[in-house]
Amino acid sequence: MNTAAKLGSYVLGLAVVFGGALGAGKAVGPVGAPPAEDHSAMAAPTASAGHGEHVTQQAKTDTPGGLQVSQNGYTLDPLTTTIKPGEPTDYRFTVTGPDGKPVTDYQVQHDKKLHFIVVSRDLGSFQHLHPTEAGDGVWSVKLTLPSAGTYRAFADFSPAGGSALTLGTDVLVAGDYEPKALPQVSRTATVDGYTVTLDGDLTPGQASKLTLKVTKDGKPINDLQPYLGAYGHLVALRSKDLAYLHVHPDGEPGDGKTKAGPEIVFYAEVPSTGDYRLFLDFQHEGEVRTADFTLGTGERQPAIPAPTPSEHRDDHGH
Ligand SMILES: [Cu+2]
Repeated sequence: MNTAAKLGSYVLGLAVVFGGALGAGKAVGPVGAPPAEDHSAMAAPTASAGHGEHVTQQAKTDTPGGLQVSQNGYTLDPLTTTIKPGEPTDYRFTVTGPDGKPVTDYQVQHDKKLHFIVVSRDLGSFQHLHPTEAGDGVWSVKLTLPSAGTYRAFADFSPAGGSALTLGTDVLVAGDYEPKALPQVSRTATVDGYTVTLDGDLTPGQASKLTLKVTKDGKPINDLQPYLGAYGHLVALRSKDLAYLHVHPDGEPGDGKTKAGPEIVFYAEVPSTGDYRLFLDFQHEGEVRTADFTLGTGERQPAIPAPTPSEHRDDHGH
């Protein structure tokens, strides 16, 4: 699929999701047939100038992915309840459809039927996994969560005949838990000797161009390998509520114009002001690595000053 078609289906997917959410708000029931008002949600971005009603509908239904365990008639249903810190676990779940049965038929997106992202609630740890089908609509993935705490798991998929969805559920790991502060705003990440720099700004409500450049020992990497049908895969999560924003690369391997690095270009649209965590998966010399960033909206400087330790008062003491 070319980029235009991909973008087109992505936009369409969003529109259908919004349309579905609109329908779900009116009546609880099967969401098999698209609600009649689908067209208004789809038209809203361009028709907003003239028609106040459309603006209201758009605002009401513009919910980012990953915040709900059930959306548009589809529900993420974990079958595994206990996870111990540091212990590999066969984590299983189903996605039930509008008919109440586990979904078994999916569309492939980025080389996979389902993408499974697990992050700690404090956004310190990130995993991008690909569960396997264990039969009867059950998904199975070997999951190791490093330490005690609360995690958020996202299932990113597109059911056959439906639109793309990201459902989210919490995963709890028992034990003593020390939440960490959000990593400081930074446009440079290092992983396994690679340095990735980020250029571009996040502007709420607008497709924002982000350019990520991969170097190693000061030399640009020109031979990135395709991973999931692209030279990079970027997941953006909003701090505080972990709204999930799937970001798409500009161009793909083999399209005749996209280079295998050192720069990977993405378009991201964030829904609001705030801080976001960005996780870039890229593959080089046979290994996938993740570079992570914290980026605020609107800031133009490489970094905002970090609070000094003296500013951190213990307001909660008694
Ligand atoms: Cu994936």
